[in-house]
Parts: sequence; C-alpha cells; structure tokens
Amino acid sequence: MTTQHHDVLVIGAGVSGIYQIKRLTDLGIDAIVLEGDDDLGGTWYRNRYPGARFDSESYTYGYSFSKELLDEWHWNEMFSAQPENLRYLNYVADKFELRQHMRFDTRIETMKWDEDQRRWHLSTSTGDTYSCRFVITSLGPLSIPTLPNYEGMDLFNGPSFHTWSWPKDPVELEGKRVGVIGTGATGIQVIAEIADKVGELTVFQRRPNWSAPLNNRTISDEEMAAIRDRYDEIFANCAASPNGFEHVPDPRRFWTVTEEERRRTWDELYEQPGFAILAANFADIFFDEKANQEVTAYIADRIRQRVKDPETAEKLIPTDHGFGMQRLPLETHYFEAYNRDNVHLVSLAETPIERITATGIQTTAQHHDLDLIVYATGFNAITGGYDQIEITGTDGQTLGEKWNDGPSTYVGVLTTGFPNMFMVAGPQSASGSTNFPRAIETGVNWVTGLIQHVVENGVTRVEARPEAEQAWVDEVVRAHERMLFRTSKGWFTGYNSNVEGHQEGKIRYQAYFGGAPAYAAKVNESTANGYQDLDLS
Ligand code: NA7
Repeated sequence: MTTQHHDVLVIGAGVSGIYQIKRLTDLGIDAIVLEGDDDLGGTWYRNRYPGARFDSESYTYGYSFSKELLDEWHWNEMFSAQPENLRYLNYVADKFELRQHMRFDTRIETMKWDEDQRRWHLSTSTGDTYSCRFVITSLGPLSIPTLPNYEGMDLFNGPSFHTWSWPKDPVELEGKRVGVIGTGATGIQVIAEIADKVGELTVFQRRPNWSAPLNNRTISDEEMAAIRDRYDEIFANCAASPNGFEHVPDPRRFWTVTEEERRRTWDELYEQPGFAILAANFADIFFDEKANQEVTAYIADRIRQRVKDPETAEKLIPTDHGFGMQRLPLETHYFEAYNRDNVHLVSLAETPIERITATGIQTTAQHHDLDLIVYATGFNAITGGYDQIEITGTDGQTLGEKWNDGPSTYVGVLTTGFPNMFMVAGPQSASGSTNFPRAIETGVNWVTGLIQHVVENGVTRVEARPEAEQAWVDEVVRAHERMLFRTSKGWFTGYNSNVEGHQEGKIRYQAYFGGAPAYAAKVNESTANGYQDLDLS
C-alpha cells in the first residue's frame, strides 16, 4: 500500500471545505480535500428532509469571495431550501473547478502526529493512507447525528431514519402514519412541511422549543438585482453586527422603553424575516433575567394565539428555558400544524417512550401505530466530528482525552498538543453562534493567511502557546457567563441533551459568544502581531 503525500489535507467538503480548497489552490499550495460522503455539500448534501432550508437570509449565506459568482447566482427565496443550496455548492465547485481536488468516499479514521518528520499520518476507512504537513479539519459542527437508544429500534417493520439520513429516493408520505421524534430546529421544519402531506402525524416531544416565524418569501428578479448592487454593503453590515446577520440589536436599553413600546417593537419583529426577532431585539433579553421573562411571556402568548386547543398550546410552550436561551428554530406554519385533525402531540415528559415495536411506538400511555418513524433527534454538535477520528498528538495524547470535559482551543482553530492542525469553524470559534458562512470565511481566511505565512517563512511546526490557549478559553467562558445560558441544555449554549454521557448542568463551552466583530478583531490582531500567540519553528 502506498501513502499519498500532500502539503495540506482538508477534511470535509462542506461549506467550509469548499472555500478552504479554493483559497489553498489559488495560492498554488499542494492540497486536496478528503470527504467521507460520495459527493460534496456536507450539511446540504445530507439534510434532504422536507422543509430543510436556510435560517439565514440566502444572500448572506452565499460566499462573498467572488464578485463574478455573486453576479451570476440568483437566490429564488429569502430562505433557500436544501435542493437549491446543494445546487449552489455544486455550481461553486464546478465554476472554480474544485472537484479535481476532492476525493470522495474517503472517511478518515485515524490521524497521528509524527514529531520527527513534523507530519500528520492519516488512515481511512478504505485502508488508504495519507501524510501531510498540515491538516485542516472542516468537519462541520452538525455532522454527527445522534439516535436515541430505545429498546426495539431495530424491530420496527417500516422505514425509520434520522433526518440526516433522509433517503435520496422519494419517501412515500401520502396516507402514511408518520411519527417524528424531536422538536429542535430540524423537527420543527419537517413537522410543518409534512403535516398536510401525510395521513396521520404524531409528534413525540421531549421538551418544547421556542420558535418564531421565518417569514420566508420569493425573491423577484428586480429584488435580486438590488441585492447584487448592495452586496458590499450587505457583507459589511454582517461583519459589523454581533451575530453576523444584517439584523442589528435594538440600540435602546430595555428598561428605558415603555412596556407598550416594547410590545409594539415585538409585534413588528415577529413579522420580520429570519432571526430579526432575536438579533434585532433589545440586547438586554440575553443578559437581564426580567427582560428575558417579559419577551418570553410575549412569545408564549403568540403561541397561545396560534394554537386553537389551549392544552396543546401549553404543551408547546417551554417552561425550562427562556426565549433565545437555546438555538432558536424558525418556522413556517409550525404551530398551525397542531390545529389540523391529523396531527397529534405526545409529550414525552408526561408519557415517555417505553420501546419501539414492530408496528410503532409504545409510550407509558398507549401504543401508536406507525408506518414511518423519523428521528429528528439532533447531533453530537461541534465536537462530535472530532470524536469520530482517533486524533493522536504529541506525547501520544488523543484529542478525545484532552477534550473529555469540553473543548479547549486557541480562537477555535488550534489546540495545544496537536501541532499543524487547523480547525475551520471549530469548537470555540464564532461559527456556531453567528451567521455560519460569514464566520467560516473569517476562519478560512485566517487559516489561509497563517499557512501562507509559514510556507513563505520556512516554518514546519505551528502550535498555540498554552497560555494563549488558556486566555482564549477564559475569554470564551467569560463571554458565555455574561449571557443567561447557565441552565441551558441546548447544543451550543449548554451541555447538549442529545448526547448520552454529557452531564446535565456541565456546560462544555463549545461556542464563542463575544460576537462576530470581536472574533474577527481577535484573529486579525493575532496576524497583526506576527502570530506571537503561536509557537512557530
Ligand atoms: P436539536 O435542536 O438539538 O434538537 C434535537 C431534538 O431531539 C430535541 O427536541 C431533543 O429533545 C430531541 N431528542 C434528542 N434525543 C432524544 C431522545 N432520546 N428522545 C426524544 N427526543 C430526543 O437538533 P436539530 O437537528 O433539531 O437542530 C440542529 C441544528 O440544525 C439547528 O440548530 C440548526 O442549526 C440546524 P431535548 O430538547 O433534548 O429534550
């Protein structure tokens, strides 16, 4: 067996990997992308479930690096759906001839640092081996789905799958009795989309989530032309806003505004597209418990207005966390789905699932006869992709051992003990907490600049200084603790209740909440001071 040698290996051909390989090959660097799936697209390749779409305005999601690309691409909807998003990523890859640098069906199983050679050695599921000077992991923060482990899951006679593995071939829904387990961002999208397409729909909800209208619509040719004219401004706005969107927080302090005015503001925000209700709200709702309680009560009332049956409405209203304290799912007619006669809500808090049977789901109250079970049960988020690969750094330490209680990184890109490994959109970067592709570009650009620097200066080893890493972790914790996330169970604000073994109340500090501008300032400062936080040799 021969080992293939490259200067840089990029792992993952999703949104980050595609941009990363573009930047590296533009510089003439010898690099390829290794992708476990049989095609590119990552999130948008895998999430084929009905209702999967951006929660970011489409024109803030696309790449900003090519004026030609921006001029050519027409987004059809404010919040574009999965098939279109996958077409877009393929268009980008084909336009810039990036496929030639990608190897599919190549899942990395182990990565081992060789201190003598200053190289990484990688092995794949197919038995192939690679070696390289630098590894860039663009593994995706939501790429390792988590399934429950209910007794009898393998006994179910009908089709059953995680939303991440929704089949490529059309799934027959008409007239079927469908069960959906999970009511996160994914469950909420799929439930709303299929409610009127199935026979009966039973939703198994462990904890309700706050959710607000996406307010999607199509984009006309004229509007798209106006967007194209405004792209520079759009990306500048995103770069300047804390969350990476065009939405900016209301500049007024919560308590300086009358209650009547606050309600008027929320009435307006509730009708606005995307994350406006969160990102253009008063910033105090994230820091001040009383302010958060008030907006929470407002959103709860909105749910009560939209769901006809009061008992169902109450079941859909979270009581364990305030509005905005977990990643907010955005919805289109989600709450109205529960007004349909064919949609049934089962609260697992009241009647837990006992087991899956050959014909459906048995709860403590009754048996639900089903033809299809959809697991919308989320992901081992942010660090999950790293758990899948046995990554061995200096002194034989594995990354899993180092990160057992949660990740520890320098700006979400490097982690001490694992030299020459750069994480794009990694744990403790700003990616998970802001408009994802905007933060990806910040990360890829920084990593590319660093690689350019080391190549030009004959550097063969790059490692974050332990004190610089600790300072960043402290900053991540400080930014988190300023917010009201203390009791969150969500995947990026808390400990992630989807993953068995993650301990309730033990926050893993997976994302940086200081905002997109502060994050960009930090990495730019690192470059400007000649990478003093890094040990370059
Ligand atoms: P989420 O938001 O983590 O939601 C997962 C859902 O699945 C959530 O309602 C969980 O309930 C539920 N869940 C998880 N495990 C179980 C078990 N064992 N039994 C019942 N219910 C369970 O993941 P999503 O895929 O919806 O969204 C991920 C991101 O994708 C999203 O934020 C966007 O960025 C795109 P819980 O709340 O833990 O009680």
